[in-house]
Amino acid sequence: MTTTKTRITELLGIEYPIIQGGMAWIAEHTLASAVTNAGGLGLIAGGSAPIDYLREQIRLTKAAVDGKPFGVNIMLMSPNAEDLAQLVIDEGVPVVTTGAGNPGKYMAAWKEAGIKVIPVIPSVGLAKRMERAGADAVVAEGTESGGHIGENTTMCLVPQVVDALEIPVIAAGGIADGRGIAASLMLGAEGVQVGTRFLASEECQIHPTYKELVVKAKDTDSVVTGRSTGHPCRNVKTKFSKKLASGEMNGTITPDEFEQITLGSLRKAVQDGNLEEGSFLCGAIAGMVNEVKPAKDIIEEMFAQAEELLSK
Ligand code: TUI
Repeated sequence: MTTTKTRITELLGIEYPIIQGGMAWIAEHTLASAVTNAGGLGLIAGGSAPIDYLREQIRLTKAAVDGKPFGVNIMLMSPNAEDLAQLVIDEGVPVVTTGAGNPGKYMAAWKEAGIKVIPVIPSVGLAKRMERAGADAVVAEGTESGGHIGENTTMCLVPQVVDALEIPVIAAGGIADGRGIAASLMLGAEGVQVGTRFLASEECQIHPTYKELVVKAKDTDSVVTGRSTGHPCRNVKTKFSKKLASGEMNGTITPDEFEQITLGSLRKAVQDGNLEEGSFLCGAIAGMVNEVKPAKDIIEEMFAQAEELLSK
C-alpha cells in the first residue's frame, strides 16, 4: 500500500487520489477518459453546453474507460444545470462535482441514484453546508485556481475545511507537481484536483495557441478579471485580459459592459485561440507548466515525486 491511498481512492475506486478540474468548454471525453484510464478521475465539463452534446460526451467517455469511474462537473450558474442534473441520473454517471453555487436542491435525487457528490467550495461555511446536505467529499478550491474563484488561498482554506469536516477533502488551486500533492496531504487533504497541468496534456483538445500561452506563461502571467461583476475569473495575462482588469479597476468598463465584452469569450479562447477577444482561463501555477505530455505521464510523474517526498 502506498502513502497516497486515501479515503478518496477508496470512495471513488481509483488508483491515484487525483481528479481533473471540470474546466468549462475544455474538459471533454478525450481528456476525461485519458485521466480515468491513467488511474485518476476524469471529468466532463457541463459548462453551458447543450444537453444532447453532453449526453454524447458521457457515452463516449463510458465507452472508452471500460467500467472505470468518471464524473461530470455541473456549473450551477449555467442555464443547463437543471437538465444536466437529471441527465447524470439518467445516464448513470458515477460521480458529480459542482461549481459556482450551492447544489443543495439536487443532492437528494443524486444520492438516491447512487451518485457520489463532490461540491467544489471556496469557504468553510459552504463546506459545512455541503457535508450536512450529504456530500461524499468536497473540493476546497483556493484562489490560485483558474476560472471562477473565491478569495481564500489553498494554503489557508484547505486545513480550515479539513478541521471543520468529517468527510474527506480534496485540495485544489496551485497544484501541478508532486510537491503540490505532498503539501496538500500535509494540510490534511486526501486528494487533489488539478486543472491547469492538464491544459498542457496531449489529450486536451484546446486550440494550440491556448496550450502555447500556458506553456510559455511565467509566474506573474495570470490575472483576475470580473471582480466588478462579482464573478472573478483567473486568466492568462493577454492584452485583452489586462485591458479588462484595468478598465474594471478605473471604471472605464462598467459591470454591464464587462458582461457584454466577455460574452462567448471562453469559446473564442478554447476553439479559436482568439487572442483579441478570448478568455484563456488558467491557474496561477501556469508558470510551472512547461511541457505538453500525455495525461498518463503527468499523473505518474506527479505521484512518483509525491511518493518520494512523502517517504523521506
Ligand atoms: O466553478 C468553478 N470554476 C469555473 S466555472 C467557470 S465558467 C464561468 N462562466 C462565466 C462566469 C463565471 C464562470 C469557469 N471556472 N470553480 C468552482 C467554484 N465554485 N469556485 C467558486 C465556487 C463557488 C462560489 C460560490 C461555489 C459555491 C458558491 O456558493 C455561493 C452560494 O450559493 O452560497
